[in-house]
Amino acid sequence: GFLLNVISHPIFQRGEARVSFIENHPELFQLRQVQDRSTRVLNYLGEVIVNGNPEVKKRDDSKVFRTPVVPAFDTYSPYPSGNRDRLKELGREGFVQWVTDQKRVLYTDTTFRDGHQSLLATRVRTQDLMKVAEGFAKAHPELFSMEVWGGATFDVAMRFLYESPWKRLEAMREAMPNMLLQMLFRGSNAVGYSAYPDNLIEKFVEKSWETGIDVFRIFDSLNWIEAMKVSIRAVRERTDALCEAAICYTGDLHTSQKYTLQYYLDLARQLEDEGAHLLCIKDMAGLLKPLAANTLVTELKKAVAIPIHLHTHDTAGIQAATYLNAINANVDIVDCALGALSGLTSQPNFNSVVAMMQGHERECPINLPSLNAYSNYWEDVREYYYPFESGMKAGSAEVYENEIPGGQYSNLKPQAIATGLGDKFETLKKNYVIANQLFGDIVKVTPSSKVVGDMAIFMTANNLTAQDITERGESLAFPESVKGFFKGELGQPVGGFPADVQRAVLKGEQPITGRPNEHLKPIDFDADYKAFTEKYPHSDGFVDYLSYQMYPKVYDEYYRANQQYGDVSVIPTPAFFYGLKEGEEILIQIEPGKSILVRLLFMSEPDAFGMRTITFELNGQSRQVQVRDKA
Ligand code: 3PY
Ligand code: ZN
Repeated sequence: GFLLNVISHPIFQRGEARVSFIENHPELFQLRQVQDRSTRVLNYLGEVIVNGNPEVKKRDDSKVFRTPVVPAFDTYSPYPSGNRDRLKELGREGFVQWVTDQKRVLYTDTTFRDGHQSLLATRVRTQDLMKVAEGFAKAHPELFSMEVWGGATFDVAMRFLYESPWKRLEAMREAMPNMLLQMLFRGSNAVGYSAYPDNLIEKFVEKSWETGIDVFRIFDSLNWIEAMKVSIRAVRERTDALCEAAICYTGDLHTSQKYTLQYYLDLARQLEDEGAHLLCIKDMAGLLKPLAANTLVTELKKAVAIPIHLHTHDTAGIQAATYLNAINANVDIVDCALGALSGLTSQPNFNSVVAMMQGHERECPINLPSLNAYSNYWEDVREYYYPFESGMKAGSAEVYENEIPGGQYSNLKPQAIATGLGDKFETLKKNYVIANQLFGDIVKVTPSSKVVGDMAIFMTANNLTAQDITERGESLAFPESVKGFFKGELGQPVGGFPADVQRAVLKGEQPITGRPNEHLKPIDFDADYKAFTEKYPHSDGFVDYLSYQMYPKVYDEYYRANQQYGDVSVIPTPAFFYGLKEGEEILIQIEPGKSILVRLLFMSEPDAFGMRTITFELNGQSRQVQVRDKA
């Protein structure tokens, strides 16, 4: 193609081409880029058609997808003013004062982040989110915020979807300029699973804000405030964003000896003193029962002056009652997910909560028919992701025993299956409880919840009891994450580590007691970024460097997939996961204003070398790609 462009160019044909000809005519490269992109897309599709998407373990070929209907919106109408406009107008202090003074309950929509993280293992692709982003922002400007980033979305985007999380955020920023965009930030673990140098945390906060984040929800997986200070300060001092600090709720405050009302009130006051603009009650496993919510919110309202934002998961099925009690106790903001991505391990149903509040003195009127239309869109889109469903069919009061966070639950089952423990899921859940007790009853949320999960898998796989751990733990080789936890790499748990288990796990190694980040050398950004650009010359620059810092191996694979297949985020979701059937045709917008029409004509049998030839029709012309059949 490229050569053809060159020899058919008039200058070349007139015999006037010099060495600099190609350099001076970048349009030749643009043409080549478009052709390159189509070829790479065909290579990707060919790979999925022959070998399947590695993420899809069981493909159901009888599935027929409905076409999701995007609720109508007017691209040319201006955006109605939303809370982002209000924040810009009033400034942070003024905005917080507004939240406090106005009486309506406010909503955060978590559909774009925690909703799909908790129901579909975070697999929802940028494309399916972006189709409704603009329309939703225009139809629902009264929302407090949209949670769109952070948590597991960052890792999963690169690892499994070969997408750039930064490009996703950039696109959302552009499509929802009136809305506050919120992210979940794991304090000293940023969007990863371990501690990072302080100056990396600061840079990450800064770049996230520059790219589009307005509200940072910051938590520590052990509720250890020491570990949250750097990020709280970074948000306050390096950005104009709102800093929402979270207390993670665990156990039952009416019965727990360790996690009592007083414990939460003390934490909340400390976070307010640190400069948080908002306080979050982060009930990551959905353990905050309605009566406890009444007590907690009532008392927190007396203890702190900043607005309170309640987050929960509907795992047990009764969290709408928790919200009603919290709202009656004057909670300021609650988190909900759109109907079709709500309930079970996700957030309570936004649509139904809006209906619940009709006629209430704190009602915030929301256009319910419109919310329902968006929910219908998600109901159809959700079908695309059927391999990632957790299999949970109804709410379960078992969560009060096992305390498994909603975001972890949808991952634990595939993890169990991957480690050959698919039929021992009940035992695994029981061991999760035992592991937590062995660890001294800790706060469980990423990454501490992952350590408890790893320990439970280890115990299940090796048929170990609690007694085995305490009595012959010295002779056992524990998972790396468990060793790291007892070394203090995630920080210090409430009440310290149980000495006997710590001794058995560490086998003489000395734990650290300070902040793990203190032991990490600050990054020399100039030198290190230069080395990165040399290793990855086609990266998206500094933001990609930050991705690489968080997840070096994942980034490396993402980068290589990108080099091989180009930007796969443009491929429609059914084709991305399941390839094409013979005769099936799809339209792919490979860049703004440039689409290709791809039809699968046929696939040959493998030749003597195991290679199959896939014949496509691309914009009406026949194109072939060769793919090795790995079967
Ligand atoms: C995450 O850190 O990913 C969470 O959702 C914690 O609840
Ligand atoms: Zn959550």
